[in-house]
Amino acid sequence: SSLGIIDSGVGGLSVVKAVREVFPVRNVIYVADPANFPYGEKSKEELLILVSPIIEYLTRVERVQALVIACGTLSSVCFEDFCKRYPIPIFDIVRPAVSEAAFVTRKKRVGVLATRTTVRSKRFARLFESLDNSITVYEEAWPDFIEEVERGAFDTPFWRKEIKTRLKRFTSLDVDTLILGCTHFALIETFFEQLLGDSSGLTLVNPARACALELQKALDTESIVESNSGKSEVRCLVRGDVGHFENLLRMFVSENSCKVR
Ligand code: DGN
Repeated sequence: SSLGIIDSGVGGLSVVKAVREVFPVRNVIYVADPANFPYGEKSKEELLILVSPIIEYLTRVERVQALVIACGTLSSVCFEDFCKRYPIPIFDIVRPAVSEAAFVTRKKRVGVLATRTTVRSKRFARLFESLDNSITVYEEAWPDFIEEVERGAFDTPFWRKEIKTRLKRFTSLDVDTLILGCTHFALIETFFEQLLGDSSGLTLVNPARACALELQKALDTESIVESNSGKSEVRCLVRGDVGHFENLLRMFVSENSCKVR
């Protein structure tokens, strides 16, 4: 029994890491699609065409027991379609992040960093409204910075300064809780933490961790994915530049328990 996890590129590795921190999962199959990066600039129709064959492969050939949509964009625009089409448990990263942020915010002002397609979809805003309509949501799309993360080139003096400036926009709006609503940002949570420091007044919500905790609950109640106490294996299937992906794996997931194919 294995768990399928998908994203356009490296971002979804944040979910792989979080899942393995939260519970020992036996087998993970991670599918990245850098050939079609960025998903965040594509329409729902384009994404359904690109991603359906991947999910069909995971469900029919690999027979995964459950699937995690480890991409804010796909979670925002395709999640419901996927749930209708595929008869396995499917998890997204948006709902758990919204629940956590709604619980954490004191000022009832939440920020979301995401892609253009995610922001346009208004899925975050709609979910907040249905949970607690006294919460105000400020969403920003940072496609330029997501691209730098996918290139592995995000930690530069230019970007440190630029991101600090961008984050100040949220604090000046009196936002107290910020969702890293694209998994490429969740993957570099510590970079954001460093830039914010201790006195920023902003609490970060990592959707990868929120999603892993939800999975753990489902695992307890429905035994969706068998866990074991031994070492887990992650198999990465990459559509696109495999060599670059391997470099990124070394950069973001330090241990070498991941095999790329
Ligand atoms: N990592 C994806 C997301 O969370 O939206 C997509 C990033 C992208 O492809 N631009």
